[in-house]
Amino acid sequence: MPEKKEKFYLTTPIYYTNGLPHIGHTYTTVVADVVRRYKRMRGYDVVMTTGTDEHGVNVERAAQKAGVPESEYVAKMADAWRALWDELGIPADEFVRTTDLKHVRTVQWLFKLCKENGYVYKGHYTGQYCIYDNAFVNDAKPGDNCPDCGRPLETITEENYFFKLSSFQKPLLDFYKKNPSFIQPDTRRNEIISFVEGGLRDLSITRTTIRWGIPVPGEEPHVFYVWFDALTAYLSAVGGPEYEKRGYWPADLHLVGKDIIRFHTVYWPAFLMAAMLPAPKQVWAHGWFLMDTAKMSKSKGNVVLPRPIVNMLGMDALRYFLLRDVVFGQDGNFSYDALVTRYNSDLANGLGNLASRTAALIEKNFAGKIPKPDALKPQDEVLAKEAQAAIGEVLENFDKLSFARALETIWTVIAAADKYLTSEQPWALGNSEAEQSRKSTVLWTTAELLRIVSALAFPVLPDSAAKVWTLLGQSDALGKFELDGLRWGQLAVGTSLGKSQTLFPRVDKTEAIERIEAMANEELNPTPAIPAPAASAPTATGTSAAAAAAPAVSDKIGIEDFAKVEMRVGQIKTAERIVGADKLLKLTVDIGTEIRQICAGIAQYYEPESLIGRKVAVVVNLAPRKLRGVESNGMIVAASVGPEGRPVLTGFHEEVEVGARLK
Ligand code: ME8
Repeated sequence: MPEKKEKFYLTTPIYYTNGLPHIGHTYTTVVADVVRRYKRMRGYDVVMTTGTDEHGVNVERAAQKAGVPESEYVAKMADAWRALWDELGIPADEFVRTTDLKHVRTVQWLFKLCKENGYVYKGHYTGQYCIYDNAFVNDAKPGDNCPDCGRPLETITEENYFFKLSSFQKPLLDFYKKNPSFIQPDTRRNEIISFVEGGLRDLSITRTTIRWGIPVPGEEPHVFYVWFDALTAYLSAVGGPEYEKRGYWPADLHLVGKDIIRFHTVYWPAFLMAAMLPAPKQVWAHGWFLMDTAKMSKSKGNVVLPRPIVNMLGMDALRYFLLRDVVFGQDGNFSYDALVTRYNSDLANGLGNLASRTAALIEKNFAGKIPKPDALKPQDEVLAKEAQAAIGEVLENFDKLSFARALETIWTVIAAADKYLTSEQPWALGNSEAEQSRKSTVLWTTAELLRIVSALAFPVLPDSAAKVWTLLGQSDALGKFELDGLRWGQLAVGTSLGKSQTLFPRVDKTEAIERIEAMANEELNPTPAIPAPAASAPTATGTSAAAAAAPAVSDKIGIEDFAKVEMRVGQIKTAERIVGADKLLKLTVDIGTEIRQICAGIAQYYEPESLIGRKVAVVVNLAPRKLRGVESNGMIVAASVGPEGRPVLTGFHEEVEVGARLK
């Protein structure tokens, strides 16, 4: 009988459905996937949960705006989130939606337990309420205006159920003391302890002014409010009331961003204690990815999307960058420049180059079979020792979620192997017996090092590490390889190399960034499908030539869709090149009501001076975005001509007023 595997349960937050995933959400889900793969390689039976948080006023409003029922709106959004995680190769084992029946039942059950144990009571909640938007505005003071519609708020009192959070100050502080690794990293732990020491107020956990929520049984119109509903999803995903049957609760690890640490380390264990259920073992709060030093948000126009990066560089490159560039737990600035630089240096020139060089030399000198090592020289032994030592170090760092350190160790070994090859020069050795034997030793050593490196890197680089593994002729699935058994010296002599594949083709930095940005712009502001002959279709050129391809002219659209695009006559006031972006021009354009800064992908076809004073068509109601770090607030319309999509600016043969609308 095989030994029963120990279970390991980890989660990401349950993401809100009023938007789509950006790089911040992708970060948490990637980390969860890395931990999942790593734990599986350490012999655990792992379940990873992610999902969607689908209730509340924001969803009510978004659905209303879209003109569909809430249930339809959230079903579409949940599908989109799930589909993206699948596409990126980071699907959940359990995808939980807070509208799932199993979740509804779990929330109601948890509430019943808390109530039976005397931790829930009916009271009144007084807050500032917007009667136009039908919503309480948290943190507003009497006399404030609604942050959404700007109209005056009213002080309203409604009946709510309250959770006796105040009873849990001591139990929580005792719990933190007994479980010192419950909150990670330590800085966050200290913050939470001082917060709880400062005293806890009871928490309103139901609402009667919100419609779109889980009903409190027998107490309609009460519905559960935000966190009591959302946090419970972790338990619903693995059995809810029957959690003991599945055996994954308590969770081993909740991965969250620092924005929601308090809910996870104060409210959540308190709810569970009140219901006499086991609390999770650890909550790990990572930092934020910032863009231009601000937290990403769609309204600021500074979100980074995962798909364009993956299309350009591959998912492994994104995973590597997210985990290598920022110390887990700290904030980090996202930059395409740093992403592509790392890709070229660490992946293309580092791992990719070492693997292809080694394979080519074995192919050429040993007919593609792993050669037999002979007498060892000190430098061979030094490298072997370094690789062997890396195994322990990397595992230790993965255990601590110190991903950047783990990767740094792996890449130090790769650099050492590179240096070793360069100084041993196996390609310069001849065919005498002594030289052949030296060649065998050097190439076996390098290949063995690559085998170790690919096993260690697999949790972060699942596609490419598996390719190196196959290249080295290893037939078993790398994801199932047990890291505990990894030792230097296991590479079998005579193994035939697998098919060679390009791992990370080098890219031109400027070109790559422009293409990523163009794809991101297209995803954020899809080119409207304007019916027109394909070859001369007007195309928005606020992007590079890659995005300036003719738009898809598939379905016909109604006039109301066309009317959404606001185009006006603009006059170019200034034009200049952008350093480091050879396709872009930075323009200032008078659109009648204001002067706008707009970037246009026309630098290869128009001299800046030739544009001054020219009147062009401008799409003026696009959300602002950044191109190569420069704000662009609108798009210049141009035809896209020929196979390379040469932009040709629109013009007017009669006098037109600046600001006139194009219809
Ligand atoms: O808070 N950098 O959902 P949410 C790093 N529904 N991580 C980021 C990030 C950034 N810039 N932006 C978002 C909610 N994240 C609730 C959670 S859980 C029971 C309910 C990640 O859609 C990070 O993990 O706002 C953060 O905590 C989470 O997305 C917030 O997702």
